Amino acid sequence: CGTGGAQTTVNATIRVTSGTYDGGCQRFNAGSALGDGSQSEGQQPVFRVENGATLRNIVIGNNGADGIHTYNGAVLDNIYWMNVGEDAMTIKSSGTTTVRNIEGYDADDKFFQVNAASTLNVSNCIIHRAGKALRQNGGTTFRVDVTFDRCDINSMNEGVFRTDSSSSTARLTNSRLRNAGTICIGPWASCAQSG
Ligand code: DGU
Ligand code: CA
Ligand code: CA
Ligand code: CA
Repeated sequence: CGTGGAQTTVNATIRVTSGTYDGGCQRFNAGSALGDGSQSEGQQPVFRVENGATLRNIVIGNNGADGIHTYNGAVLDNIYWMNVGEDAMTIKSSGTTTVRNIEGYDADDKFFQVNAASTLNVSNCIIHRAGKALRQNGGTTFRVDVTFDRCDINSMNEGVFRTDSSSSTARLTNSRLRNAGTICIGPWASCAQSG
């Protein structure tokens, strides 16, 4: 998707509960009802994807609000964040979330936020400018298993993966890092880059 597609303002979170929601590369801008894309917590997501449903071909425009939330697993394919809001994507409940073919810019703090025991598999990702690419919710000790494959991560203020849990794992393969800070922050059970 380029950024030149038709634009639409989202004033209530779009909920994807089954099957596939294909945005056709439209640009979805959060309306002020969802938040302002700042670092204030409590903003609403533009999309909420549940129960293994698929969200694809989406551009999230200049107000990213709280991005995309997933519940009980989801698939996100071909998503472009022009300007990440409070964060880009949050895992809100357990399951496997698969993210592929994504690009995003300007997360002031976190890009991926993980708030439940879960598996996150990311491939073909490009992340430009963030505090960190991924944060397991501060102070939580449940297990999260993360893989990033074929990613290009540049300009992180702090680093790539951060957890407070000694049962979580992260693996980065076949990827390029530039000015990405510390790869593994916190007491990961395992965390490594290879390939
Ligand atoms: O600790 O849970 O930043 O999901 C306070 C909150 C905070 C979350 C998180 C998120 O960590 O709101 O955006
Ligand atoms: Ca937050
Ligand atoms: Ca931003
Ligand atoms: Ca958030």
